[in-house]
Amino acid sequence: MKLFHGWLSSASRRVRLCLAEKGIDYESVPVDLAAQEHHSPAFLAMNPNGVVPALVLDDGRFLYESSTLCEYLDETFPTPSLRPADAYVRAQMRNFVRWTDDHALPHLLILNWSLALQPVASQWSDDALATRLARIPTATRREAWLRIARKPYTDDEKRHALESLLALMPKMETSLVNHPWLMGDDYSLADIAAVPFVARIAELAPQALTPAVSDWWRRIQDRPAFALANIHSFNAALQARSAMVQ
Ligand SMILES: N[C@@H](CCC(=O)N[C@@H](CS)C(=O)NCC(=O)O)C(=O)O
Repeated sequence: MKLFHGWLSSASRRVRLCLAEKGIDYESVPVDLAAQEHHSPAFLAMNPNGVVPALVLDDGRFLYESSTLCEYLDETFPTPSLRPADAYVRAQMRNFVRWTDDHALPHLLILNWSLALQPVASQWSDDALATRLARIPTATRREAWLRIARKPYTDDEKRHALESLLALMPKMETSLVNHPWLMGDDYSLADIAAVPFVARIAELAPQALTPAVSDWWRRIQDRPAFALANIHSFNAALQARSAMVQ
């Protein structure tokens, strides 16, 4: 299989973690988001939403949406299982993952893009920007790129985004005070879904990590899959990138 992904992308980090937990071999194809490689016709043929990640299966078919990819991988490579055996708990796992998709990712986007993409996008000429925006398949992401290029998110918007992201803490704390993992005694796709967000909160507002979440975060980093998935510090990666450019 081939995974098209971004090293710093939260959705891609999830899928790399899932592949690593299962010990699945795959070809890694990093996508340069700042160069908008994910809006090329070749990428859009794999994922019409124009976002990473996308997975190319061994038979050449494509799959996208990180939560769908993780469930697909868990069904086709059943060991170790990453979905609760009980149907009710499995449904709760899916609702948690959906919550992170709907309520955590849009806020993290504001914070991450302001750091990683704004310095590049703000340099584009009006003509270049118009051409680039025209390639973006969804209105929400077209608006986000326009914001980054021309109307940067304000400090108030960033503060609100961080506060909203932190709503993840009480949600996780409630589960983790009684169990080692979000869905109980077994590590699951819910834990995988939360990792990229907690990794960023640990960098942006480490004091906001609640006690049980801090313990969970240590357990996560101790798992061999964490190192294999290359979930490096976002800040360090950006500094390394700007050192290369200068
Ligand atoms: N719901 C999608 C979200 C994917 C997503 O938003 N990917 C981001 C990186 S985390 C991306 O490709 N951003 C670039 C863009 O929107 O142009 C998933 O879980 O796969």
